[in-house]
Amino acid sequence: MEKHMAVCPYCGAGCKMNLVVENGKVIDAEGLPGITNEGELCLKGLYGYDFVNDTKILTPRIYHPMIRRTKGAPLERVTWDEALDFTAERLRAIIEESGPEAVMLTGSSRGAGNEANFVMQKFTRACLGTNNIDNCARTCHAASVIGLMECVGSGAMSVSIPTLEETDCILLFGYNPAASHPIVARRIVKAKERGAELIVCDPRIIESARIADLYLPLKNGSNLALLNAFAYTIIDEELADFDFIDDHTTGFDEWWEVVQDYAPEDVEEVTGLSSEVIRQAARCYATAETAIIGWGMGVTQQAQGVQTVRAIAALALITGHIGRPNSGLAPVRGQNNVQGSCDMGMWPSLYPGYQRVDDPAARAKFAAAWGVPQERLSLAPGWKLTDLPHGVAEGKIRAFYNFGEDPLQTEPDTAQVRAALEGLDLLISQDIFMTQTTALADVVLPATSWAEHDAVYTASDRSFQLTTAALPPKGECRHDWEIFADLSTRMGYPMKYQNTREIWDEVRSLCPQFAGATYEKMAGTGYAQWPIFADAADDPANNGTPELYAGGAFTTPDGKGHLMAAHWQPPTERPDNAYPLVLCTVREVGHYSCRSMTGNCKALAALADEPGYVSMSLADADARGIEEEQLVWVTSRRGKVLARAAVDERVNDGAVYMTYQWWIGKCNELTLHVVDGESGTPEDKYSACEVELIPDQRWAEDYLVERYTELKAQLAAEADRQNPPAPEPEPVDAPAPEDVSTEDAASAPIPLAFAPHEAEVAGRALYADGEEETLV
Ligand SMILES: Nc1nc2c(c(=O)[nH]1)N[C@H]1C(S)=C(S)[C@@H](COP(=O)(O)OP(=O)(O)OC[C@H]3O[C@@H](n4cnc5c(=O)[nH]c(N)nc54)[C@H](O)[C@@H]3O)O[C@H]1N2
Ligand SMILES: Nc1nc2c(c(=O)[nH]1)N[C@H]1C(S)=C(S)[C@@H](COP(=O)(O)OP(=O)(O)OC[C@H]3O[C@@H](n4cnc5c(=O)[nH]c(N)nc54)[C@H](O)[C@@H]3O)O[C@H]1N2
Ligand code: SF4
Ligand SMILES: [Mo]
Repeated sequence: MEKHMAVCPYCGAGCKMNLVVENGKVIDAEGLPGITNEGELCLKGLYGYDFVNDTKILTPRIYHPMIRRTKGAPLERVTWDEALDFTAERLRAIIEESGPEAVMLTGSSRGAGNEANFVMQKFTRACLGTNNIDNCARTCHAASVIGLMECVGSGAMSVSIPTLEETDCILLFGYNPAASHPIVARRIVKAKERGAELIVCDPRIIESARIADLYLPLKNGSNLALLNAFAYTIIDEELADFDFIDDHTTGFDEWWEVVQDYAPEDVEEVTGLSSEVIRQAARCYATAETAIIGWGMGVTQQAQGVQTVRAIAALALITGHIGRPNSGLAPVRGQNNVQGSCDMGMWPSLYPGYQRVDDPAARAKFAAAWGVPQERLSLAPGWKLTDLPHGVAEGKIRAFYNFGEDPLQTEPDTAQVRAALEGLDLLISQDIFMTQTTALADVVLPATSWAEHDAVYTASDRSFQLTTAALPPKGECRHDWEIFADLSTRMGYPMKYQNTREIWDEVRSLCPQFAGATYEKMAGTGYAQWPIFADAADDPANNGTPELYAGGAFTTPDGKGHLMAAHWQPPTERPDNAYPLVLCTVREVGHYSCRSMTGNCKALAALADEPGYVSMSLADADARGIEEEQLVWVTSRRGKVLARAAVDERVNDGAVYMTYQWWIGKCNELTLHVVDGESGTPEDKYSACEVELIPDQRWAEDYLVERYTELKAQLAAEADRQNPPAPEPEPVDAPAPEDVSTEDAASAPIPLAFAPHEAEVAGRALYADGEEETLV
């Protein structure tokens, strides 16, 4: 039995653990005393390692490269040489015909780590010659990155995860830590036990609302009206820190010009809240000795995301709750390495270390370091991930290199995404599993997983930590960074690295803010929190910067905090007679993003399975004759999916909630592709839908099993493609496709692959009540 140190590959809480390995398999995970987790793990940390062992519960791992020689041909197993030569040749041809801007790439904010992302962006910029590189932060905290960079200078959390425990007041706004970051939630519970005040603003009664001092169930989509009313109250009741405003901010007069229209008494209707509770919450935040605002997707996945982030920053600026110990801003980053992808310049306008692509000095520096002429590095920002559908439709994007993301599951409006992916001349997918996106690819490149490589991850609070390999690569899998370096070499820009440390040292040499983060400092349970400059490298006591902007020194170009305000606007697609309910898409504690990993872990898969739940209020369920656990259709203008009803007293009337983890109950078939104009973040939190009971429940249960079994079998077959491809069997007496009705399909014998009902009941218990367990 061996133990190997790792950092959890799920959320951005950055929990450290040991992986216990026996006979070439990971058999257990044990919490280690890391800076954020202090030995604790949530259930995904404890039981989320199983996917490494290729359980094949949901979808198999991929072990050999494959290509599709022509569009529509089957995938074919090939050697690495053949796969990479094929990819290089196809990319070269597209660039020759249409220029480098016809190629788009996306980085991975999950297991791969900072080194792999750095090498991919170097390949994108120095070899291909474009800034068309992005990552899933686009669908996530892009609005925070953009809003905060303007208002205070950096898009990251200004405070640390441990600090949350020390503050006097926590304002949670559109953020559900008990499900999303249980180890962060634990800090909030501890703060509360110490006597901190907790204010929760969320349309549904989330776990944290149960222990809140003030709970504000605002109407879905009314964020900016409420935040402006908080700001109004703070000025109106003279609770602001006017010295801080004078000394450290600009823009007060223009800001007040907007905010003065938002007396709490005037937003009661829009927010659904009494003016008194709005005033109380504003007073509570403003008068606390120290205070932190934590926010998440309830803020950013809205068409006014950036403007809402600016309003949050303004609250901290007018009260001086920033740049002081235990006070600040906490946009808690979602994925285990999404802060890292942004740090590594997986962003169409930024080089690694937040150096701008349109800054000629930065360009000169990177060109010299990478040995390319300056003209090779484009000064023009590239495409955003959410530009993909229209970029393809307009013929501007022809090739897409998908590295460790699953857009067919996670981007809004699946039908539109599918059309885009199918419309490409070249789709490359580099993953560890056969996902839905990978199954569509022309080139499939199998990578090592989290437990099979070394890497640096950046936790949500800017802490770099090392994760180390517990196992050797499986099958023909190669490290992500090796694949990019090899491809780049074949395309005429040679890159050669021996190991991740060598790559990381290059990152440190190019990014002054990361220069002190040596592998030595991150050894064991060590960490390095950026900004951490070169002088920290040899000082063991210096772990970097736990809190940004000390003394009100903002990192904006003029060193000031910028007050910026905007008027509230209603969400884009509002409920009407045909689609009378708000569809809000969120998270559940046991499953994670596209679910390729948690869905392949025995303990987690047993907690909840397809088709996932649509949670609705008692009144909305009653009005539709729907009872707990029944199968329903959820429909929107984009599509129709199966889901199981969860009648939930915590859900507000008029809105329903689905999680985006489910393949059959895929909420992104329903969501709307409308994005915030500045950040490109989709409005995943608000669209219109209807829910209907399926009259024949037996049919629906059978249909579910059939669809799920079929999808799993299809992906398993794709992962197993060999060379030469097995000939497709001739259909024998099969009915023509148009003759197959859903009724026919439903009456066919159903393989007894899983028992949906039992699993769903267990999952439901976890979703509604089990969150408390994770707050240990
Ligand atoms: N178990 C698990 N954990 C995860 C993930 C996962 O898939 N599974 N994903 C990770 C990722 S990528 C991310 S980004 C984080 C996200 O973590 P969170 O930000 O917590 O994500 P959500 O649950 O999507 O949304 C947060 C809250 O916003 C509320 N909300 C909806 N509409 C509004 C509104 O109009 N106003 C306000 N104020 N609130 C609203 C919802 O009710 C919800 O409680 O979680 C990470 N952690
Ligand atoms: N409707 C709706 N949609 C949403 C959201 C929502 O709230 N509502 N949330 C959005 C948010 S915030 C986010 S961040 C996105 C997340 O969307 P994605 O980034 O698409 O989701 P993940 O599941 O994190 O995708 C990670 C992929 O990387 C693979 N992988 C894991 N480790 C490695 C590795 O080491 N190397 C390689 N090559 N591959 C690896 C996994 O198998 C998986 O396929 O989803 C978004 N989608
Ligand atoms: S809180 Fe996040 S990082 Fe920690 S164990 Fe759970 S999923 Fe992993
Ligand atoms: Mo995210």
